[in-house]
Amino acid sequence: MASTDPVVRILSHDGALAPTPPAEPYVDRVAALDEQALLGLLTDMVRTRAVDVEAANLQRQGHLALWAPSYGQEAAQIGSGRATRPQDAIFPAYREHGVALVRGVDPLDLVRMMRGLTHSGWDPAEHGGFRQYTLVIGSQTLHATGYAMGAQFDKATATGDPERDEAVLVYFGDGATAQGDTNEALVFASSYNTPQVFFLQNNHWAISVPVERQSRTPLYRRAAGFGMPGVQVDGNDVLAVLAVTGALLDDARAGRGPALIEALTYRVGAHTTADDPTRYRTAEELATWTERDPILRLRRHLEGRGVGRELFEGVDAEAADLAADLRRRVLTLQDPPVSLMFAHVYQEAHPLVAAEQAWQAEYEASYGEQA
Ligand SMILES: Cc1ncc(C[n+]2csc(CCOP(=O)(O)OP(=O)(O)O)c2C)c(N)n1
Ligand SMILES: [Mg+2]
Repeated sequence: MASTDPVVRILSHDGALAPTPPAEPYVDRVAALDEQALLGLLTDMVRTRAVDVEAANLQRQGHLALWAPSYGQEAAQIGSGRATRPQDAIFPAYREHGVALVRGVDPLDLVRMMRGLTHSGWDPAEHGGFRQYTLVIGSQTLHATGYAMGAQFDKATATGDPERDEAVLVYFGDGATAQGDTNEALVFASSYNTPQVFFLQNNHWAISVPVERQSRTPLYRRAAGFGMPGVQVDGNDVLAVLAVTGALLDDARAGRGPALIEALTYRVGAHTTADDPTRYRTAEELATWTERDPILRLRRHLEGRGVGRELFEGVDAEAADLAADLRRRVLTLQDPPVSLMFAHVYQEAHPLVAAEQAWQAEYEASYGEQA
């Protein structure tokens, strides 16, 4: 886990403002943030955690099929999500609950999908360009690169107007770097100089496979082989993530091409609620990373700036309300009619789907006749 690589870090583990030398080009981007803005970032992270913990509890109580916890990755997600502009398109994997929340996705929509009630969850056009989750590892990197190429063809980027120019941000994990799709996406992005940032959350595990098995070299260094900048950032430092992602998204918007960010973080929870991480990792490793909790780090920083306890209590109370509201609403969810599964197979009516739907309706009705 120890690394000699030049990580961009602005807040030290104890919350002190202590930029590492590689942070120098980025630190100005966050130097002017006032307490209000920092509390905003803290609020986003605390809300994300509250929703995440509540959703995992709901799964344990049988209210949803599966949940992939984001616990521990809040700084990586909030820092990068808050670095985007409204016109940007965001392609998540399946754990980016923090990014979803900052782009206006209702947590109930995340849960509804994981309960199996919807096929995809939300309309990206109505949720700040935040696209659907994908469980197919790495596939979203290709979708993102294709979309970024489209933005170039549409002349929606690199016009010189940062208020209008689009960039694309795509999330993937350390395990996804071993997937063909991800490598193809990086090749195409580089070849076509797409307006795109590849945001790799290295949470150190791909289910039970450690990152050391995925790569013999630190992952950010792979960017050089594709011909793009690669930056390794402390993914538990929300200020460093915000600054680096903002800078590289600006480069992408201005036509300076794609880049790769490796955010070093840790998946504190299970891979999903179907996984038991005690089978493959040690309590010591977990303890090391819980010490580096991203929320605690920003909170310590704010305490150092004299922010009082009552403000933190307010943040915690608001997040607890959000989680309680989620629980209340989940308990009222109804199953959709079975007929809905035939509704979105094709855009237009299809005779085979119509026949299957008719069969299903007849089958269901046969129960009624017996009763
Ligand atoms: C194409 C494909 N292969 C395998 C899987 C099974 N699978 C689900 S999650 C996962 C590990 C992904 O690890 P990583 O990319 O590090 O993301 P993380 O879950 O740590 O966020 C695998 C192999 C899958 N969903 N899709
Ligand atoms: Mg991983």
